[in-house]
Amino acid sequence: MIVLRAKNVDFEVTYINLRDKPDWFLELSPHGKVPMLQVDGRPLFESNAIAEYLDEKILPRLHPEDAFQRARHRAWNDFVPIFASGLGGVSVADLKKREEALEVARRHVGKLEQAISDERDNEGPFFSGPDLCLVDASYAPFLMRFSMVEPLIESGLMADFPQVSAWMDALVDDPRVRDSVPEQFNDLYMEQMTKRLDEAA
Ligand SMILES: N[C@@H](CCC(=O)N[C@@H](CS)C(=O)NCC(=O)O)C(=O)O
Repeated sequence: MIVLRAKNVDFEVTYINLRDKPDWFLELSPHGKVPMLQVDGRPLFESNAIAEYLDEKILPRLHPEDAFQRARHRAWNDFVPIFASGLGGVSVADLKKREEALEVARRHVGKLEQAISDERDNEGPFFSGPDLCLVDASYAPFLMRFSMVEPLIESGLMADFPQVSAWMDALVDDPRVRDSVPEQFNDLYMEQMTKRLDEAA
C-alpha cells in the first residue's frame, strides 16, 4: 500500500479477515497470506516481489538507479523479517522476558543504525536520503506499530539508536505511511495491544 501510494496510482483494497479467510482468497494466494496484489486478475504474492514488480512498472522509481546500491537495498529488505520479529518480541514480551527480548532487538536495530550511516551521506530523513525508497516502505509498517506500542511499554529500545529513531519518526509522520492503514487501524491495534499487555502483566 505504501508503494502504491508513493506512486500515486489508483487501486482498490480488499481487507481480509485472517481468522476467516474467504475461499476466493485461498484459491488465489498460494500460502494464504497477505499482502496479495491482483493485476488484471492474476495474483502476485510476497511483499518484496510485489514491491519490485510495482517499481519496475510504475514511476517514480523507488529503488536506486545504481545496480550495486539496488542490490544492497534488496539485501536490507531481506532483513525485514528478522528485524520485525525483534521489535515484535519486545512489544509483546511480559516484564520477565522483556530484557531478553530487548537484547535481541537491540542487536537488530543496531544493524540498521549502522546501515543508515553506511548508506547515507546526507540528513535523510529516509533510509537513503530525502526520498522514500523501497527499504522505507518495507520497514515502515513495523516501525509504525512499534512507535504506537512504545508509549505503553516504555522499553527505551530506540534510546541508543538516534538514526533509526529519527527514521521511525519521519516514516510515521509521512502521509504515504500514515494512510496505508484503514482509518480504524490505530484504535483497533492499540486496543489489541493493551489487552495483550494486561493479560501478560
Ligand atoms: N513473507 C510474506 C509474509 C506475509 C505475512 O506473514 N503476512 C501475514 C500478515 S502480516 C499473514 O497474512 N498472516 C496470516 C497467516 O499466516 O495465516 C510477505 O512478506 O508477504
